[in-house]
Amino acid sequence: MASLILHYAPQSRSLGSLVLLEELGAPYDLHVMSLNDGDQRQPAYLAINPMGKVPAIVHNGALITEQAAIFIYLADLFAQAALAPAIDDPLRGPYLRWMVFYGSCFEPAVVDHSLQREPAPKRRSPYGSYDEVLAVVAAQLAKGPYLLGERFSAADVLWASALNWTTHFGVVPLLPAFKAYIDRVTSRPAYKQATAKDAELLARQEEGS
Ligand SMILES: N[C@@H](CCC(=O)N[C@@H](CS)C(=O)NCC(=O)O)C(=O)O
Repeated sequence: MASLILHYAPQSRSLGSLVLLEELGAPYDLHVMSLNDGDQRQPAYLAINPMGKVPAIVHNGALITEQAAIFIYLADLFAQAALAPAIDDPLRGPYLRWMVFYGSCFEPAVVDHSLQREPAPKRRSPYGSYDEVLAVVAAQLAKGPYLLGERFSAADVLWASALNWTTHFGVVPLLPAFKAYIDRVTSRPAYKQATAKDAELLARQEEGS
């Protein structure tokens, strides 16, 4: 058994972490759950991740949750894949910026918007406004081809996965800059392998239910 376990559920945010592990060529074990069956709320999983959420990884006994943390951690751990700018690389700061922007601005903005919550005044909102968040991301991607310009990084795996599902569900508009970016990243072999594995795991769960 590998010392790295990805706690996973098909058709969830955990797909991005699976894509990243494939991109990194990392050895891992999958613990597969069904969100529909509520596996994530069972005591056995809550003992691992008390939030009952996926993705989560356990590496050498340490729990890491939150996609941005998982991505930063894994890309540094498997540094030979060169998906994380090193600490002394001028792109390290922008790389961390986009990783953390995802969790602290994009996710809450999209969730608030999709639930039609009354927007907070800009000055009191941690992300300003939904429109501003999308505009900032679209402007960065329009420069392309990746978030860090010519350099493909783990941040692109996170963002392309997120833009893929959020545009698919219509909670984010499929702007031309988003579409070109999603196509670019999802056409990579790792993305295809991970989505094929996700579909296979889902089919297995559906057969068994
Ligand atoms: N803040 C978390 C969000 C993870 C999340 O919301 N995961 C969803 C799957 S898409 C989940 O586990 N939902 C199951 C539940 O809450 O019961 C992250 O960035 O990793």
